[in-house]
Amino acid sequence: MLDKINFLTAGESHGKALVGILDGIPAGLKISSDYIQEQMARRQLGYGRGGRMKIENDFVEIISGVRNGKTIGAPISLMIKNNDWINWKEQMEVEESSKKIKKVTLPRPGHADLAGVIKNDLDDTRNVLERASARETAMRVAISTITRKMIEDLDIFLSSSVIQIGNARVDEGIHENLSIEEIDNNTKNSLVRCLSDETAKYMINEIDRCKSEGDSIGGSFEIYCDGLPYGLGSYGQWNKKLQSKLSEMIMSINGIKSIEVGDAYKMKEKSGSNIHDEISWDGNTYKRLSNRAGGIEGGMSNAQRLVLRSIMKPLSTLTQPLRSIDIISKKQKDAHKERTDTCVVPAASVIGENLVSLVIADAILNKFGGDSMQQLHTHYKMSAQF
Ligand code: EPS
Repeated sequence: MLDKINFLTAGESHGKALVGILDGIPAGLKISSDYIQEQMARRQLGYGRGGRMKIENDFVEIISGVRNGKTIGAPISLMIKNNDWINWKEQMEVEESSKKIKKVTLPRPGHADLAGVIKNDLDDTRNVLERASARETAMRVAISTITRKMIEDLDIFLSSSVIQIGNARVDEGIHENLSIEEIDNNTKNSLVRCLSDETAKYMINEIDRCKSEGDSIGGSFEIYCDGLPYGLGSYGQWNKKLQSKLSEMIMSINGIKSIEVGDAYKMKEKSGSNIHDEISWDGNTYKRLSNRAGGIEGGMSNAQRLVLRSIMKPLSTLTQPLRSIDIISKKQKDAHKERTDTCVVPAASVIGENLVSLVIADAILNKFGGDSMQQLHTHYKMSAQF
């Protein structure tokens, strides 16, 4: 749960459009269509995508809350039309229709299909999969471009990189000596958003292999955020901790199965003296001799780089499907298959990175406050410590 910012999305994958509402953004934030589209385009890229992204342009129309290039302190509403809807009009008809629509009755293992139809008393998994689809993340990225711009105006910058696809994995700590700008530039030039060209080749091989076998493949990515001040989040209450809010946000991305803060997985085997980040003083400010905590201590940002790591499962739509049961006849058959992507880990890294900006923006508004960007800047200048 965010404290100061609210947002909601709606829309089916092959419905008419995705819509979103974002509330709680200060007035006076400069935002342009070009800026939003740049982030939208990043989400659409990545080796391993299927045919859908060639159809969609993910153009975000701002319906309200922005005037003459600036937010006005009102709810911001956005819309992304689904270009593919034209091919699905009959299937997705809103009004009751006399046309016979083919039901999807073979739930895919790993997908929301089975639990969704049982939960809602449905006899067509299309009623579940349309909303469970990761298409919804297009609107969440659109919404979070606005919070991303808000924190960038405070010199807080985000990036991400793919660290593993299948068995292809980069060396640990690959980002450590790179600035956010360098990470951004290097990943921009990689088909899989990987910081190592060598590993990227193996990643692409892994994707090609799975595609040729009618299979899918997952992986892992890291999100980085520089420029955070001390004290975002809180040690005072369970639901105010920064990692609680970040975990909720990241784990809500379709297909994401884990979140790790800093070197969390190593913490199970290392002793305290080998894992905590020693503190020094450079005459002006505190410095850390390492950043294994990944930028969070005691539920708060500690002015170091935020490092989050996530695992994404392989997509559950397979062109060589696994076994399933027909929900009507109860006969064993192959699971439903339709157009899908082979790998979306690069897209997930972009989604994750942008969604983190919602949590950071919310924590900033919580700590520093301001109904306008001018007020926020004044408060931030006066009390943010690095
Ligand atoms: C998705 C299936 C594919 C993906 C889609 C998510 O869509 P389609 O069935 O239309 O080819 O491309 O992702 C997006 C549309 C998107 O914008 O990311 C699924 O089943 O979740």
